[in-house]
Formats: sequence, C-alpha cells, structure tokens
Amino acid sequence: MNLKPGWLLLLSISAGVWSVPIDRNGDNQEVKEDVQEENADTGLYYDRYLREVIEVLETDPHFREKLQTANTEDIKNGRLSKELDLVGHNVRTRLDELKRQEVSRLRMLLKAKLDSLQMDHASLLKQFEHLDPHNQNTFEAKDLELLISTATKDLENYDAERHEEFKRYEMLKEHERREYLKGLDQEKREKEEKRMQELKEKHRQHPKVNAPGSVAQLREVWEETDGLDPQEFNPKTFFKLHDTNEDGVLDEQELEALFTKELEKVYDPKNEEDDMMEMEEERLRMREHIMKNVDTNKDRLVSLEEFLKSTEKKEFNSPKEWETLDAKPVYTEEELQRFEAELRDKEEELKRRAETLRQEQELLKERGKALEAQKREYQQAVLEMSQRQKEQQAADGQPPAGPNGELQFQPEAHKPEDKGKQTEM
Ligand SMILES: [Ca+2]
Ligand SMILES: [Ca+2]
Repeated sequence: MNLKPGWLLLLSISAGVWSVPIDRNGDNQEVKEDVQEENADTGLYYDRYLREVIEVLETDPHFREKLQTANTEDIKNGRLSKELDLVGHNVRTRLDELKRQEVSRLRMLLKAKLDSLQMDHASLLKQFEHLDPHNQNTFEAKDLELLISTATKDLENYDAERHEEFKRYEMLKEHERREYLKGLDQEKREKEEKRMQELKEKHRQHPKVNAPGSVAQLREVWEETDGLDPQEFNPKTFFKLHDTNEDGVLDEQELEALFTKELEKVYDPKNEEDDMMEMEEERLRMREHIMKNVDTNKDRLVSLEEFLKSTEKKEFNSPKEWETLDAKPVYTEEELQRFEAELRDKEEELKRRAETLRQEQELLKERGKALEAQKREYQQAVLEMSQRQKEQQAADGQPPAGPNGELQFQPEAHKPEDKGKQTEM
C-alpha cells in the first residue's frame, strides 16, 4: 500500500488490519507477532466497525484515489467524507449493511440498560457519537465524518486516559498495601515493610535503559533483535525493517514493538517485584517520547523523512538519560489522600445503599407478617362462619354438607341448590 500520510492517520487507527508481520528473522518473529497482536485493537469500542468501514472503502477505486491525495486536514474537516457520494453502488450497499450491523450490535448492548431505564432505542443510540442516530439504515457522508472525527478525538484522549487509569491503579495498590500493613502487629509489620523495601530495591536494579529513539537504543534492537552486524547499522534499513506492514511509516504499534528489548531489562513477568502494568506504562511513555521528538507533522505516524531527520539531531547520538518509571512516584501524597477520600466516599455510598436495601427488606418482612396475620384472621372468620352454619343446620334439623365441612368456602348463594342435590342423592 502506498498512501499519503493523511489517510494513514486512519490506517494507523486500524493498524491491526494492516499489521502483517513479515518473517525476516526466525526466532525473534514470535516476540514481534505477540506484540503486534496485543496492540492490534485500537481500544475503541467501535474498533471493528471502524476497521470494516475502512476495509470496504479501500475497495472503491475512486475513493482510494481520493485518499491518496487527501491530507490530514481534508480528513479531519470532513472534505473527504463528501467523496462518499461518488463511491460505487455495491460499496454503498456493503457500508449500509455494516452500519445496520453496528446499530444492531449497539441495540443488543443497550438492551439490558433499556430494560432498567425505560428509554427508547433512538434516544439511547444518541450517546454513540460515531454514527448518525437520525438515520439507522444507510451509511452516509455524515457517518464517515462522525466516525473519523470521533476516532481522532478519542485516540487523542486515549493516551491521557491510559495515564490517568495507570495512576489510579498505582494509588489503589499503595492504598491496599497500607491497609494490609495496618492490619498486622508491630513485629510482623516491620518485617513486611522490610521485605517490601527489599523488593523495591531489587526492582530498581537493572541494566541501563537507553533513551527511546537514540542511536544506542536502535543499535541494540538492530544487533540483538534483528541479529545484524553492529558495524553495518543503517537508519534507513532499520526503518524499512521495522515498518512491518510495509506501508512506508512507523505507526504506534510498530514503534512500541521496538521497546521490548529495553523493557525486558527492567521487567520480568516471573518476578514478584516487576509489575507488568508498569511495563506497559513505560512502553507508552517511550512511544510518546519518540512521537514528541520525531513526528513533526503530528499525524501520529513516523515517516522515513521524519525518522532520518531525527537521526541528524544532537540527541540522537547523545540523548538525555532516560528516567525510568520507578525514578519518581506517579502521584503525590496529596493525590493519594484525595484518592483514598474518594474510595471512602464510595464505600460510604455502598454502605448507605446496603442499609437502604436492608431497611426495604425489613419493611417487606413486616408487610409479609401483616399479610400473614390478615390471612389468619380471615381463615378464622371463615372457620367461625362455617361453624355457625353447622350450628344453624343442626338447629334446622339438616345433616352437615360433608364430613370435613367442604361447604365452608361455598358462597351463600349456592347453598340451596347444593342442598337440593344432596337431597336428591
Ligand atoms: Ca508501518
Ligand atoms: Ca509524522
């Protein structure tokens, strides 16, 4: 595929579709493939829909041609979406079908919610920004525009959200550690604290991590992952080698795959002290670092030109030392306090809800008891009534209707008739 950067913004979004690892170097391929697969999903909940739409659009020669000349702005401001009016009929039909499937998938997702909220489908579908809720059957320019703008916006926020999520993860971990220590007696606590400190120290001891995107880092990949001669290191060859889907640019997934070597110096899944969530955060930091320095046109892709330019910079050969994640805490004590207060609030809220439920249950029990008492009173009244009937019948000189007083539930009105039958027999 030889496409211009603008469209590649979209391709990078759905990198999984085009990331076909090329078998170049036996043993290492397995590792690479793992990374590719792991990163294939954009993380957007409409990931599949997005990919399928792009795939179908790619099959239309006119649209494909437009894509090649489009730039990021054309895509972002919706100019490209207008071209949808000119695509072939069968492509439109397939897009319509995709949209119907997506609407139906979202409907399924909403079903449970719907049952509890008593809302209609149309108003619930409005919350999904990536498709036009006013038209649920056909795929129009508006749909493509919404899909592109939502995916671009979401991806921009995605990294920020991942950092935030990671921070909360770390704070929860620290909170749980503190709570755990609180529950121990002094002797045990001191022992545990010492053990934890030692693990921390052990984690910090690792070989030097090269700055991402520096010559030292790339050379290490070249030599150890690619198994090539260090004397022959060549940036252009390196770029081509790691553009695994051969689309002429390094996307986020291809960049992140480059850091595995560095990350393995710090993280080993077999070690108690190495947290793999932290490893992924470190990978994200490394990718952001490269993008910040190398991706000058900010399309979330590194072109060969951008890459080669970065190798001419001073930092390429003598970068600042890379500060690993463990160098400083990701949250302040103040943030942790706030987080813990939030946790307490949530816990309180849960307790309050549990208490309300308990009270409601209590109330139901009381009502049940009252009903039970009413029922007994009623039975008593019926019993008394039937007793009175028997006495009346005895007084009238008639035999009782049955051995166990079957007549007790018979309405008054039927009595004479029944009595008549009884006499006939
Ligand atoms: Ca690529
Ligand atoms: Ca770029």
